[in-house]
Formats: sequence, structure tokens, C-alpha cells
Amino acid sequence: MNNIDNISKYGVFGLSYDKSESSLILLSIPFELTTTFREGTLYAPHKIKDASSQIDLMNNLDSYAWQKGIYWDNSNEYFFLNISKSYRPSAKKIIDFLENNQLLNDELKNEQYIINNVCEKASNEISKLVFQILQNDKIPGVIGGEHSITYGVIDAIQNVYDDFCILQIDAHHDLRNTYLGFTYSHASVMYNILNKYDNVNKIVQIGVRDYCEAEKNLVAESDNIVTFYNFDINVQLFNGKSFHDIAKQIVDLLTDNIYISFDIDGLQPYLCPETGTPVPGGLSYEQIEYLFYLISKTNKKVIGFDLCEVSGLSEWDAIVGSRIMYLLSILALR
Ligand SMILES: [Mn+2]
Repeated sequence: MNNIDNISKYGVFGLSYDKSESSLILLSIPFELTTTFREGTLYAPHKIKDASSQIDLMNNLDSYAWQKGIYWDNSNEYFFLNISKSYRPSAKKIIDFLENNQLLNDELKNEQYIINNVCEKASNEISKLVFQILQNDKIPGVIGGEHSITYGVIDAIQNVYDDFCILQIDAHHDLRNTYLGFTYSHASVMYNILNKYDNVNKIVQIGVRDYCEAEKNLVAESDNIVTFYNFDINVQLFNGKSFHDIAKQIVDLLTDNIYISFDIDGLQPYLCPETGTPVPGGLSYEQIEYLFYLISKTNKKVIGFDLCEVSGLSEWDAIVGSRIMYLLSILALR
């Protein structure tokens, strides 16, 4: 393959593969409706793609995996931008009301009902788009948007794969049974997945450091969720254990087919200062790179991934997001 032909400043990572010759399809999903603290992830896909052209292709995981072709598919952006912009003011009004502990009146209850339907519609659309990618024997990488988008992705994945695990990098469990009355909230995404899809054999969460009692109890009682709390990782590190040993424990728990759900707030806040719900602490870029490096040395397959909650309002957040997107891409393509 003459790789010089595939270098272009216009494509994602400066590549110019077309859709049919690409093994990995990066699907742009600018969707934001239920974010509760700070908004801005709606603009992330565009910003991340722009920043990706600055990335040099040599990499510690695999310097040539990109030659299998990576394509940026933004052909459905308008649908998600449109519903996000149309319904966000109403969602925001409801969130503000509830956070001030006021009960919703009938009118607001009705608006919330409508928003839950819109979220369901968005999930169905995401599922349809991801399913098409899988049907063409390509790998889906979904770029959000808020974390609720993972629900639609998993809906498609479980139609194709009988048995897979989810590796979730996140400051939060996302295991709330609805959040502020939103069934498809970013804070409930893993709860919804766990309850609906039997094909998910395990959820391995790392970096979690902000959670409620119900979530903690759910993890303790569940056979399907293993959480590496940020504090527990640090207790081991501070007592002399190597990060290699910890990362090895994580990798050993993963089953043969791995889906990675990457919420950028799992990282240290200096890497994602403008994300929706930043939390002090978190994983370093180097730890993630090393964890992915260990995964790349196994025969385990990354069958798809998403990257969520990156702020589209900050250039630095988008730069880090694009680097994470590259690591995820080559890990899936290797
Ligand atoms: Mn999350």
C-alpha cells in the first residue's frame, strides 16, 4: 500500500481513506440533552476531529495499525445537533427545577416525558447506525456527546456479539436508576445496560471516585460489575505495588471481546478541565497508555468503543480527546 496516498490534512488523523476501504468507522454523535452540571460536549466531535490532524502516527502501541483505514463519518450529525438544540432548553429547565428541590408541575412532567422519548429516539438512531457499521464487518468507534450515547451503541453490539465485556473508564459508576427523572441520563447509562442486555458478561470500571450509596451497594451485590475505585488503586500504589501489577489485574479480568466506554472525566482534571462533571484525582494519560499497551499484547479483541463527555468548548480538552481517540483506534485496529 502506498501510504503517502492516504495522507491528507482533511481526514481524521490527517488520513484520507474513504469509507469502503476503512476498517474503523469513527461515528460523530453530537448529542447532549441530560448533562446536569456544565454543558459543551455537543461541540466535541467537531473539535476533536480538527485536533486529530496534529497527531503524528508513530505510536507505542502500534505504529502501523492506522493503515487498515480510519474514516470519520459525520453524515448523521445534523439529526443529533438538531434534537439536542431543540430540546436542551426544556431539559435544562427541568434539571434546574429539580436541583432546587422543587417538584415538577404537570406541564414540566409532560416535558420530561417528551424528553425521555427523544432520548429513546436518539438511542434507536445510534443503534441503527452502529449496526450498519457492524454489518459491513467494520469496527465502530463512537465519538460523543454525553455518556448516554453508549446505550444505543451497546444495543447494536449485543445484536452481533453473544458475549462481551465492557471496560469503562470513568470518574462515576453511571449506575443510577434514573437520574432527576431522566430514564436515559448520562448518570444511568451502565444501570440501563446491565438491566437490559444479558450478552454483557461483565463491566469493569476504573477510575471511579464520585458515587452514591445505592451505586456502591449495587456494585457490592453484583456478580457482573468489578470496580477499581480510584482510591483503591492509589492505596495499592502508595503501598509499593506497581501500576503494572494493577493494570495486569484489570486486563486479566477482561474477556475475549472487549467494548471500551471512555468517559474523559476518568482522567485527571488537568487533562479534561472543561468536562461536564470534573472530579479531582483520576487516572493519568500514562496509566491509560500503559493499560492499553498491556491489552494490545493479548489476543483479546476490542470490538468497539466510545469516547464521551469531552468538552467542545476548550481546545486543550479536544487535543487530549483526540489523543485518546487515536489510542482507542489503534487498539481496536491492531
Ligand atoms: Mn460517565
